[in-house]
Amino acid sequence: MRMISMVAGLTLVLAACGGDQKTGDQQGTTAAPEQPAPAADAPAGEAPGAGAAGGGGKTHDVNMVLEGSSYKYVPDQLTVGSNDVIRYHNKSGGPHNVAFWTDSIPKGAESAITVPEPMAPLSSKLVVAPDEVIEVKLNNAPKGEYKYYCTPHLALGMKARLTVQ
Ligand SMILES: [Cu+2]
Repeated sequence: MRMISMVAGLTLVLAACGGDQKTGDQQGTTAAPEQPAPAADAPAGEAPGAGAAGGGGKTHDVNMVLEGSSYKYVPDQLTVGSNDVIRYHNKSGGPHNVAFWTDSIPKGAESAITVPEPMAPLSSKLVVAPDEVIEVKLNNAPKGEYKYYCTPHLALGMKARLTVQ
């Protein structure tokens, strides 16, 4: 009688194992479709990291506009980091450019600012086409105030300021 009980018991255990395996497979099959969902979220999470890796700093946008009869940078005061990029967009009233007063910036800052196709030291090219961009790059720029102006519109008061922190 004991032997029969043990055999019966083993059969039950084996049957139980088989059942568990099937359940395990089903769980595996059920879990699989869930995996693509987190994976689909991953690219969105990677985007900020990729941006940071690209420049090492943030990117800021400033518009160059003609509002009524006044030419201006919007915003005309901006706080940025030492390795940030500022993109100046030609929105209206061009041609515009970005020119830093060389005596208005901190000591040693001149070599830390890159302006595209300079016409003079720290004075960028002019942009004429709609939405054309002037990309000013800072590379380990010292903290302080950086005053700049638009060469064609300086007499009309088109000037602004960056604060590097
Ligand atoms: Cu201008």
